[in-house]
Amino acid sequence: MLTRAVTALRLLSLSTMTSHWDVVALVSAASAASSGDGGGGTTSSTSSTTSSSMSSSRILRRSGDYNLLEVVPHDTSSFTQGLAYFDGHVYEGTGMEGRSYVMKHDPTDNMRTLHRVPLMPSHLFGEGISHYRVWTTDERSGRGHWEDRLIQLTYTSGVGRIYSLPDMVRLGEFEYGTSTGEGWGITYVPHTNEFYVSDGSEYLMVWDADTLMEKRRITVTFEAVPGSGKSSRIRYVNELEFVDYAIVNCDDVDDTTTPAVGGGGEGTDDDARCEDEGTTCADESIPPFSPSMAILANLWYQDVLVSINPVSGVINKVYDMRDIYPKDQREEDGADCLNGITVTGRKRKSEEEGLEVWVTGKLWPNMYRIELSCDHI
Ligand SMILES: [Ca+2]
Repeated sequence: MLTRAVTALRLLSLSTMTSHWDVVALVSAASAASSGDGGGGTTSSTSSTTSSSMSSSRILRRSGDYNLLEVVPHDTSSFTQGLAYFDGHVYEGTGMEGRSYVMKHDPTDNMRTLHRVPLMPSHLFGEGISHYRVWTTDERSGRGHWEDRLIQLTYTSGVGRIYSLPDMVRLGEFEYGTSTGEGWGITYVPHTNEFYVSDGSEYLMVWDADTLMEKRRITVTFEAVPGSGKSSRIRYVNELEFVDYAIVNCDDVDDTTTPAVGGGGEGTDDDARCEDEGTTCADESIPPFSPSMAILANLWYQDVLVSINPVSGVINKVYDMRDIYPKDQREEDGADCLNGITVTGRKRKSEEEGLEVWVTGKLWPNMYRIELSCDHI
């Protein structure tokens, strides 16, 4: 049974325009202040245009913020808007009019494309995608089972598409609204059966996965100098990926600044944000999130991944990605910005364990398999 298409016009007023803060600059400053490191903290860079397929246990290069495990080709005509992972395959959603697709790639075969479905009609501009699951009851037998789906947003049209998985047959469409009217990134949070949606603003919209109606929204903020009490709103949050760091079993994962809260918590910064217009606050119906759960995101035109508290919106970790495909090399190649994250749910087992993540960018010649180890988290 297909989730019913829902029309939702939920344009809350945005009375306060906020400034755009460069997280890389802020992190560099904070890092330099605390450790003397200029913020990159990386070892020598590899050639980012050389594709190679390596064994899963080897580290190609160690970085201060991640380990590089594998480099595979990526179609340089793909204007990547989102990555998702399901049942051993990497799914990719691309943008631009007439060039928007959802694709299925095989990461065990140099990311060979197995299937490609155009976004129709062709004037639509594809945006983020996410895998999710719905519980479906067979009307005749009365038995229930899970069905896997892929959801796709569009840039300015306010419509989305739903596909079956793994065969990517289009099942339906839906309409939606956001704070800007645009759709950017989307990720599914099974813990609460919700989608988190970005729209280029500092807000993340939280949708009920069954109705696709907005339930609340959170404001993404960053405190460049921890403990300073000075937070900035962060705009241009783009591709999203729900992650539970608990998979890597880091002993000190609870030592992050992620508050263990559900529905906003008591006496936290969330209370202060409750008074901000456009921000929905304490909702006792939200199941408590584990401190290890987060929304990974990349920021438009910044070479970072950020880890966002799914309740408070606070960025509690920034991964510096400037060396994975350096900007000067990208400009030479005609490639665009970093955009595309998916967590596979697997962890590399070797001398250490790490959370496996695929990342790429718009028109990039490569995709990168990296890991976030306990040292990075
Ligand atoms: Ca993703």
